[in-house]
Amino acid sequence: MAILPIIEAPDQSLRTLSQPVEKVDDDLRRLMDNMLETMYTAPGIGLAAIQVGVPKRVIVMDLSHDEDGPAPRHFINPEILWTSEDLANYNEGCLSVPEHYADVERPAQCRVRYLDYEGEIREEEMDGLLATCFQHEMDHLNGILFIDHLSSLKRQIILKKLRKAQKAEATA
Ligand code: GNR
Ligand code: NI
Repeated sequence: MAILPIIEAPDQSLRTLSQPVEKVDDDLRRLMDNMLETMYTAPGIGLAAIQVGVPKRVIVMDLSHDEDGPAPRHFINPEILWTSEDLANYNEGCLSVPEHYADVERPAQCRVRYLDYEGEIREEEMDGLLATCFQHEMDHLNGILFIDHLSSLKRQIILKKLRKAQKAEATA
């Protein structure tokens, strides 16, 4: 397995529209294994392939608590079939927007369809953090970041701080 570099905003590659996977094969499973290792190391609770520079519609996630052991989840070619009218607020972060957090309002529940690690089609109803994280990751596949849900002013402030931090890093 391998830890992959995570792309950070404002890198424009994060704006890519990721493309559907044609075949769930060992190469794709290797990518998902590496994404999970990268996510666990970061650490984060979800990761979209585009965050490691791969423009495929692939998401990995693990929302387990440490005590229960790992519970890796894989979502290939995910679709949102339905979202609830009731909304939920969550203080979101993103590995591609390091050290910035903001409340984002999204549908509280959703029904989704995807292919799993074996390439089997699955449908599932989600709520709570799972629904929030899934929608955050779905956004990545469409080139959208959580900061796009904030006011333009808040977004610009965060992007400016990210650029400044990256400049400091480059000269350190
Ligand atoms: O690690 C992450 N935490 C998180 C918290 C609230 C809502 C969404 C997330 S996803 C994020 C990892 C990430 O950037 N995934 O794309
Ligand atoms: Ni993210």
